[in-house]
Amino acid sequence: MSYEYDGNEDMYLREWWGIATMFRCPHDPDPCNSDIALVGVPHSSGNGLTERDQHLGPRALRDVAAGYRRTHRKFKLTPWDICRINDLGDVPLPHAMVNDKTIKDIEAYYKRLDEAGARPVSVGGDHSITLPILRAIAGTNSGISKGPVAVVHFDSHTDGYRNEGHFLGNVEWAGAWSRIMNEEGLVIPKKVFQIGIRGHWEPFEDDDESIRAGYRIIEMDEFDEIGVKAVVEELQEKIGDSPVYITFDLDVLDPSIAPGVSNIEQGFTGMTMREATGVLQGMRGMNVVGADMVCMMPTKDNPSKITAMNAMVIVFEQICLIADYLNSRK
Ligand SMILES: [Mn+2]
Repeated sequence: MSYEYDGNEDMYLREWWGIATMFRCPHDPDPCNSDIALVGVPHSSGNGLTERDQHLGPRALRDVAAGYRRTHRKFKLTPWDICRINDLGDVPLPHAMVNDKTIKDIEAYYKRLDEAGARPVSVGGDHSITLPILRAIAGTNSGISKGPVAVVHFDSHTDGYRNEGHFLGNVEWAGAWSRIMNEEGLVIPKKVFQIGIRGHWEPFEDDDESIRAGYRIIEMDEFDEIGVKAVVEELQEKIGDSPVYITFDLDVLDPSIAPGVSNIEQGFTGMTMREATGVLQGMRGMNVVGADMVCMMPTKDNPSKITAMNAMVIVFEQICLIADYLNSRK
């Protein structure tokens, strides 16, 4: 019996053979070979608030996503066929337990992607990874965005703490990135949307920086009231042709469908997958310059891996948005 590849790619990619990569994409660490670069960021020490096994997220995603190499039903496209999409592997993190050093390592890694023109779709890791990614691909020095970007931020939390100097030793930690990105001119504040905010969080001043910056906060209560359609219309109208970055904290989802997250927001119903994918699909046509999915805690997932599977679907939607945009520009 021969195990040699027989040229039947369709059958080959459907089977559970070989090393698990994201969506069975080839592993190729050279960003010059990718239009869309899939990257794992196994970083946990940026969030000192609760459990910290978020560095296991990329492996959990690769595990389930190896069997989900799909065609997008609504967009009628197969992203792998119309763009060069590779799994670049993980960002090397030699200072993994020293958050503020790691943030610099992550930025340096993504700068290479920006120079190569590869749009990153990243799997965290905790939410501190979004700031160094934006430093690399957004702002006036960036090659992909060439200026500040719009941001669509799904989360239960606004992540804008003005901690006094540091939080448990970290300055650029998972709860401060949304404030710092504005202080550094990486974003267009009027085009920053924080969607799904909920819970009895404290201190309540967490939202103050977002309000001061002029971000549009759509709390879960308002989201329930106005619905996906109105949210999408507002995003399309206000973001327009601006380059836009998507960051998706899994804790925006209801705990019943995403129990494996680091800062679980219990007691308030969160987003359904229909709502989350509805907003993402409503962003079709936008110039999405990059995206991430963060805060997965595989050690708290249930035996059917429902959190990892829903995370995988979110990442698939992000990939398809970028692939569709790039394809429309060909
Ligand atoms: Mn959160």
